[in-house]
Amino acid sequence: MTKLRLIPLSNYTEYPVDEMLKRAQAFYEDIKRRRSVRDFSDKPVPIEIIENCIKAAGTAPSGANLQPWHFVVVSDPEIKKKIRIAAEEEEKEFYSKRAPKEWLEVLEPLGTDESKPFLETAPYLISIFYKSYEVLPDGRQVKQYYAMESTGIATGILITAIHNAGLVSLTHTPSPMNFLNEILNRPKNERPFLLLVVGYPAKDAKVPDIQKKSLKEIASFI
Ligand code: IYR
Repeated sequence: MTKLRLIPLSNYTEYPVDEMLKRAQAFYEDIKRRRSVRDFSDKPVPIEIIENCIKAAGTAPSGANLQPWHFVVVSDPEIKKKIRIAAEEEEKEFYSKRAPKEWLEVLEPLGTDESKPFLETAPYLISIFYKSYEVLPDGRQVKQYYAMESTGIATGILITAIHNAGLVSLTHTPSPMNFLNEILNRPKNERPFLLLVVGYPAKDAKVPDIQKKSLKEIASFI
């Protein structure tokens, strides 16, 4: 076991309250421009941008700091094609058979269907896995805590970092997505969490005319 070692919190910056408010407002103004995009351009994106966004995601808090995530960045056209074929196969089943009527009803405003051309068009697919347990070099298995929650937080930071860099993304969750383990050769302690499609929007990209809930609807202050 590693023992407790404490160091000074040296990187914290305290801003004056008026500046804090300005920063909070400015961040909201910027992040509210983020949209999930389904019309991607094939314009290349330097890999260093993606690397930095993943480094940002890797700073996320996690259960016992175990960092139970793995990100596979796919840019190889052959692998993207395999993923598209497998995802569309699952989606065909979903839209024509598996999805209950109520689910299809709430999806209607998004205009989604089984066709997923963006899985080949976008320059990057980031396949995010969470680890249900870690396997040490000596083969011992270490239980992970709050792996899904932790990976969800890391994914939120990744999405924010991608937006901040000036790119767009789409959280895509073909279900089931076990095919990702096979195609990407990931061990069975890693479970697919979601597929993040990343790139520039197409020139004529359109997004659904949908709204976010107000502060009143999402929060209570007591
Ligand atoms: N996985 C399907 C269906 C779908 C489900 C949810 I929940 C969405 O927010 C969007 C789509 C698809 O990707 O089309």
